[in-house]
Amino acid sequence: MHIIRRRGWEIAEHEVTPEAVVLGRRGLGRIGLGAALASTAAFGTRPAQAQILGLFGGGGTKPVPLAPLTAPRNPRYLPGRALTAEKAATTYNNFYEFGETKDIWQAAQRLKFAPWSIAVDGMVAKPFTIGFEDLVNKTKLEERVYRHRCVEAWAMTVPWTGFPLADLVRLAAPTSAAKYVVLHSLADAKQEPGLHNPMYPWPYIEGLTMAEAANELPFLAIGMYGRQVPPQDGAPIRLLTPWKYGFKSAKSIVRLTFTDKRPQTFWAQLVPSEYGFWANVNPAVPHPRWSQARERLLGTGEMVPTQIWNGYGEFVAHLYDGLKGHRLFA
Ligand SMILES: Nc1nc2c(c(=O)[nH]1)N[C@H]1C(S)=C(S)[C@@H](COP(=O)(O)O)O[C@H]1N2
Ligand SMILES: [Mo]
Repeated sequence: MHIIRRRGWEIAEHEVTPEAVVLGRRGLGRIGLGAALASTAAFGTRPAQAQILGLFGGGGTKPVPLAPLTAPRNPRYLPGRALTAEKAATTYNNFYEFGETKDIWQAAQRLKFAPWSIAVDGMVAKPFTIGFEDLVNKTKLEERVYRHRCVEAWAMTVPWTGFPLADLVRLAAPTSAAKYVVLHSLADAKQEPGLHNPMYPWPYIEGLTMAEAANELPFLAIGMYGRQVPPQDGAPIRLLTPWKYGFKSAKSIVRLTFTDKRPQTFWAQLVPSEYGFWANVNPAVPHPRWSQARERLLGTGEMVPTQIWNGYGEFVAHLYDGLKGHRLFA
């Protein structure tokens, strides 16, 4: 449990309930042992970038050793806030595939994230599957420091290493009929105990419009704090959409599907009245059960005002010019 120091003006942790609370709490069943130990295939002949990437694959029960992974920081995206302490950011997670609480980081160590590949299908010139390292080697890695705002009113500021989602979209070559890109997270009940809970509409999927996906902000992260993304944060590759509530940022992505139909995303399917497709951050639009005016910073517990578009309006607000009247902020 994450314990916070409370001051009079802070909202209490119990006033903000986890995304799943309306479902009631259920046992997830015992976590089975016996996952294979880290895959240690020989990685002899790859270029330097990929060698760094393949070293550790997870799949065990001990904390996964994380290979260093650094890239030049892009100065275009300055957070205007101190970085969240790494320990705070990596031990307080939402990853329902591993359980409904915030302290799933140990359970997530069984995620086997190498080898890994991503399937690209739907409305594309030619469907294909690409290995994680081949994909990364087609991109130019950079570091971006992004603010992340969970719909539950906690926030963090993290240096991520990765590349724009737009690069992968270009590689996918969607047809002009495509209107949305759908991102699918790994759904493997052998590794992910949460999948035994049939109340959830597995797999975890999220989606963006093609205009959103082509924007410069959506970022596919493979590193965090100068190392591989750890399992609990969505190894080996996860999305970040920093102007949207955190649930849009799908973890451990295995598939991209291009479609002309708006996807029924995981949380929107579960609790449509609370979590919609757009989910853009707006302090003036409360969640049905709590205010979104302020947010609690992981690590320090400090409460700070929430910003419209989470402070990224200059990059994305124009995307919504023609969508007045839509439920853009929930
Ligand atoms: N596959 C998957 N992706 C997910 C989630 C999840 O439960 N499963 N939780 C989302 C939510 S609600 C948030 S706030 C962020 C949390 O990311 P973090 O644990 O790295 O802070 O991941 C998002 N991506
Ligand atoms: Mo979240």
